[in-house]
Order: sequence, then structure tokens, then C-alpha cells
Amino acid sequence: MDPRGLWFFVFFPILFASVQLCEISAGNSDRIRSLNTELLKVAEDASEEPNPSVYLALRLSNDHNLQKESQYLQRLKDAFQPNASTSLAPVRYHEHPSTGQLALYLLALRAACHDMEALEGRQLVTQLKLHLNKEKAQIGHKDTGHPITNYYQYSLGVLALCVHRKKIDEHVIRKLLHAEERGRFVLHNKHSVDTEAMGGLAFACLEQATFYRPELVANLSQAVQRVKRKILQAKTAEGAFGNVDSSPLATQFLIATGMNPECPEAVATLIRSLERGDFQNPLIKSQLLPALHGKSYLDVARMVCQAETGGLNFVTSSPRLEPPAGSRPSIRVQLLVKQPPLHVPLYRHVVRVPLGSSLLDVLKIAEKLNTPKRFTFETQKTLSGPLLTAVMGVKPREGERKYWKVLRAPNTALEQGIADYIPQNEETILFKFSPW
Ligand code: B12
Ligand SMILES: *[C@@H]1O[C@H](CO)[C@@H](O)[C@H](O)[C@H]1NC(C)=O
Ligand SMILES: *[C@@H]1O[C@H](CO)[C@@H](O)[C@H](O)[C@H]1NC(C)=O
Repeated sequence: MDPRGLWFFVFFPILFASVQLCEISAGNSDRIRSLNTELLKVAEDASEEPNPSVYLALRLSNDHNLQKESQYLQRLKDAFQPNASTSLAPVRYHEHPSTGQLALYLLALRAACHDMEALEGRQLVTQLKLHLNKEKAQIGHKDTGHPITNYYQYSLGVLALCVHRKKIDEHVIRKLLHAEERGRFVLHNKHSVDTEAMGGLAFACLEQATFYRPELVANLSQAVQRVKRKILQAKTAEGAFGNVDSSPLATQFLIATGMNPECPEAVATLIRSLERGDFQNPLIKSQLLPALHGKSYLDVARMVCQAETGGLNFVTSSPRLEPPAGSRPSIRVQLLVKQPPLHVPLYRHVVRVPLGSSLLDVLKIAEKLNTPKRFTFETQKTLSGPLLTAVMGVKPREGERKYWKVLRAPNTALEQGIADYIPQNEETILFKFSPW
């Protein structure tokens, strides 16, 4: 076991001023604890690739299972730095891990109180700086281009360096400020609250750093206020910011910027959504847990590490038992695949599947059918689960900003991925190759 994993945090008292407003009533602590247990189970599952976001959530929690946390940290290190101690070669830019993944890993290391002054730590910081410079160059001087990944990951990169108290190139910061101000935080023509929240967290962190010019700091504070306005404007009738899944991050932003009168209601809404079972994806759950503890990713910066002893052990409940597929009634789901401007669908077929199957199950079943045109698809593992990357052999070319949008016909975009979404009987699922 890595002894460096055994630390815990003392938060500066200053923090409590902002936390107080978002305090969770004791009545909800069981629910929050079982969310913690669920994420620990995700961490224990060796068949899943380690997810730095899940580790971050566990570290920002009030409850700990130190042994499992440090085992998980080790798996993260093995995945992200397979030859850490041996590589003395100069740092070069690699496409993988992406800006966002590298950033999440650096945040995780900070949450583990990892010493970043050692060679490998410095190399990681240099690498992330390289990533951000590449992202910036891709946007270009006139801001006509797009980042290599997206502004969400760009923001994550800035946030991670800031949390490690590393000074960031002012041009890199100004590009992000510019993009936010010009309303560039959009995905498939829709304003992205997730991106706004992550950008806002980055701005809020930079604003508190001590080494930037007052003029830049003034612009950063303005940006924080702008983000706050946009997030509050995105509030739905049900109290979500954007949608259910962007609310955890949006609430983290409200927590981070302190003394927000909206905060208690935001947290109460998250708890209600949690009770209703609205959150299914472990990545979103990992963004939720800190918020329910009144914390945000900025708190990773404020941590002081002390040698840690003890920690809570969780009783893990047994997994829910599903009835065997054969005994479940079957439903009919139509799959429709379109590649505009072509009018003729690339595929259309009604598939029979057991009730309760996920959309991914439906696709797997469709693939095995003897239809005139065989259904084919490809997925890619991501921190949010399997992303549908190709359908009927069609996928974006290198650098082409297109994706397979998934809708419930005629035009309701799904708010879940293919592994989480459970189709209903007689539903038509439309896959549409779209720009973003
Ligand atoms: C940018 C983004 C996209 C971009 C990604 C392209 C790119 N190269 O940047 C595009 C436009 C393709 C996209 C598509 C979709 N997205 Co999206 N996306 C995001 C966003 C804002 C950031 C993702 C990111 O960069 N993460 C950081 C890096 C470090 O993590 P990563 O795992 O390496 O990132 C990859 C995955 O996140 C993947 N990805 C993006 N979206 C989704 C959605 C799902 C379900 C999966 C499995 C993977 C995935 O693309 C990233 C880059 O490769 C997140 C917000 C969030 N809170 O996570 C939403 C988010 C993940 N997306 C979401 C959704 C619903 C979708 C779609 C299902 C929408 C639709 N109806 O078609 C599709 C995916 C359909 C499919 N083909 O499988 C939801 C997922 C909710 C949930 N319950 O899990 C989120 C949380 C937004 C929200 N609040 O609703 N998305
Ligand atoms: C790690 O080492 C292996 C073999 O020594 C090499 O192939 C690989 O590229 C190295 N990985 C990194 C990230 O340096
Ligand atoms: C701050 O914002 C103003 C107005 O957008 C801009 O003119 C100025 O250059 C910015 N300053 C810095 C340091 O980014």
C-alpha cells in the first residue's frame, strides 16, 4: 500500500463561512452515505478502468475507506503513469490522455496530497501546460477555431493547474475568458451549463490566486458574475440548472463562489433528484457527492494534508437482483439511422428485446439479427461510459466535429447515454449523424 495515500484534509476555517449556507440537514446523511458506498463499489470494480473523477469524489467526502481509496489511487497511477519513475525523457505532447483526463488526474493527485515538486510531478504539470498551449493554438489568434477537445476540458486543465498553485500563461487564461464572454460554451447549438460551470470554477480559482495582474483579476471576477447569472438563468421549473445531470457541477460552482442565497435550495433539489433515482451515471454521481457535502473542486486547493488514521468502513449491500431475461416480457423498439442530407435511412428495423433492456442491449441484439442490411456499431470507452462512435460504418473523420446524436423520435435528444437509457415499448430511437 502506498503510504502517501493515507492522508486526510483539514480545511481552512475560511471555508466554513461558505459551507454553512449549504449545510445538509442530518436527515439526509444516510442517503449521502449510500451514494458514497456506491462510488466505493465503482472504485472496487476491477473490470472498469479507474476514473479520477470518482477518486476525487471519494477524497472530498466526509466519510472514508482509506484502504480502498489508496488501492484506487494506485490503479490510477498505474493507468496514467505506467513508467513514472523511469522516464527521464523530455516531456512531449501526446494526444492521450486528453487535456481533461490529464487535468482530472492532476486534481486526483492533489486530493491524494501527492508531492508535485518531485520530477514526475513536475513533468505532469509541464505536460498539462503543453496540452493547454495546443488547445489555445487550435482556437487561433482570431478565435475562429475550436479547441482540440472542448471548452469543458480546457477549463478543467486551467482549474487543475490553478488548484496546484501553478502560474498559468495569461494568454491561455484570456482565451478562456474570451470564449465565455462571446458565448462560445455551446454544444450542438445549445448553451452548455456543464461547460459554464467548469469554466466558472476555473475563473473562481484563478481569481483567488495571488499572482495575476489586477486588470486580469478584475476581468476574472466579472466572468464569475457572468457565469453565475447564466447558470441561474438556466434554472428549470423543476429547479435544475440546465438539466438534471448538469446540476451537480452547477451547484459546485455556486458553493465555490460562496455566500450564494440560492445554494440551500440547489442542494435540496439535488437531494430530491437523488431520492427519485434521477442520477444513474457514476461520473455524474462523482460530481454530485462533493456538492452534497457542501464542497467543490476548489476545495481541493484549500486542503492541508495530515497523516491519517482510521476511517470509516462501509457495509456494502448486495447487488440488486434482476429477473432472468427470459422471464421478462418483451417490448418492441424501432431503430432508425439517418445521415443527413440523405433522406433514405441507413437502417430501419423493429427489434424485440426483453423489457428493461438498455439501449446498448438493443443495439447488441440488432447486430445479431439477419436483416437485409446488417446493423453495425462501434463504441469508445469514456469516463461517462460507452460513447457511440460509429453506426453502419459511419464515423467522424479525424478532426471533424460530428457525432452520433441519439434522439427519441421525432426530436427529443436523450439526456442519457446508450448504456443508461432504457427504451419503452413501441419507441423509435433515432440516430442522427450531426455537427456539434
Ligand atoms: C463535450 C460533451 C459532448 C461532446 C463530446 C465531443 C468532444 N470531442 O468533446 C458531444 C457533442 C459529442 C457529446 C455528445 C453527447 N452527450 Co455529452 N457532454 C459533453 C460534456 C459537456 C463534456 C465531456 C468531457 O469532455 N468530459 C471530460 C473528459 C476528461 O472526460 P472523457 O470521458 O474523456 O470525455 C469524453 C466523454 O465525456 C464523451 N462524451 C460526451 N458526452 C457523452 C455522453 C455519454 C452518455 C457518454 C457515454 C460519453 C460522452 O466525450 C468526451 C470526449 O471524448 C459533458 C458534461 C459532463 N458533465 O461530463 C456532456 C455529457 C456527458 N453529455 C451528455 C449527453 C446526454 C450526450 C449525448 C447522449 C446527447 C445525445 N442525445 O446525443 C451525446 C452522446 C451520444 C453518443 N453518441 O453516444 C450528458 C450525459 C448525461 C448522463 N446521464 O450520463 C452530459 C453529462 C451533459 C448533460 N448535463 O446532460 N457530448
Ligand atoms: C513506457 O515504457 C514502454 C516500454 O518501456 C514504452 O513502450 C511506452 O511508450 C512508455 N510509456 C510512456 C507513457 O512513456
Ligand atoms: C479585460 O477586459 C477588457 C474588456 O473586455 C479588455 O479590453 C482587456 O484587455 C482585458 N484585460 C485582460 C488583462 O485580460
